[in-house]
Amino acid sequence: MKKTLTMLLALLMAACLFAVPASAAEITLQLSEVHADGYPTSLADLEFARLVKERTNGRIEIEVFTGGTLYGAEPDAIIALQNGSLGFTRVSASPVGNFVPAINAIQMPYLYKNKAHMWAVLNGEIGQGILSEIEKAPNSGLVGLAYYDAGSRSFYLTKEVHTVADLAGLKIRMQDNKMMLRMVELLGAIGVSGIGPNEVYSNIVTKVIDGAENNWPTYQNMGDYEAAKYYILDQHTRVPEILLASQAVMDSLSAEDQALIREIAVEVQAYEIEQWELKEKSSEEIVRAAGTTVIELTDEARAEFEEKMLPLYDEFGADYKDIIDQIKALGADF
Ligand code: BDP
Repeated sequence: MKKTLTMLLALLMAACLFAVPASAAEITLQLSEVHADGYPTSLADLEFARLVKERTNGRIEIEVFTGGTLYGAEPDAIIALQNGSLGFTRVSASPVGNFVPAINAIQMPYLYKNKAHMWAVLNGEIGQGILSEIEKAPNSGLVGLAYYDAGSRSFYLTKEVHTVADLAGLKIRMQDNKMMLRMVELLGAIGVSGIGPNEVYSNIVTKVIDGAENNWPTYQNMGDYEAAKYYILDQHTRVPEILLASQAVMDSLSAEDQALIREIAVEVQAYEIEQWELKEKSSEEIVRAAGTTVIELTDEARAEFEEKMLPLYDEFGADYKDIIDQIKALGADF
């Protein structure tokens, strides 16, 4: 009797499993991320998806694709947003600058005194104004939802570098942004674009490039520190991450859902920053313990890096001069 009951129960459960569709979501959207699972932005993407699902009672499901499995090159993910074939992508602000030039105003070299200065700008009137420029820019097809942290970027090379002169002729992978490419040109090096962040390591190993530039977590997480063993702490930029949505996909949602998505993306910022701080510390520890040569620049050498990059302010920042001046002025409080 007991056996029959157990069998009946098992049959009932199996029937239930078949009756309920795998996903009860009415709307399923995709999110593309270049970083691996566990990286701060990947964790933030998952948190974003979790909260959207929870607060729509499962109506909207966001599938997160990490590791660049959907789009390995951030510009491709941005184009997919524009044509509405992708819902969301978490990218660096850098490639967004090619689509919406106003974004360059918040990622000029040596713009911020420190992290607190950057956050005051990004979460204040200036940063929020620039974020909304993403959707206002003619035919951008993009919506900027929120900024996340990505620390500061420094060069890493297969060769010891202490001064600008040491960079002469080196081939350095840069993000897909004209201003960033011009930056290395001004330093006397050769900028190489069109290489996704997941391809930097192999391009160093095969000597296509002599190095790249990035923050501690990407340098460590992508394994690049094992190929380019000199990390030059010049900290030339603070380029935030941005969670972008497709304008076409947002337009297909109700006003309430759009508002909810915007709200959740902003809410997740604090979580990402928390995860970022942990990862930044642990990545630096891993890199240093691995015997990487971390080169601190002398004040004089650092000043030269800054001076060489100055023309970028005229070449890429002229239209945003007022904003950039305001950002610099705010630095006095930090
Ligand atoms: C990392 C960003 C990632 C960029 C990558 C890059 O998190 O979004 O794609 O840099 O250099 O810091 O391309």
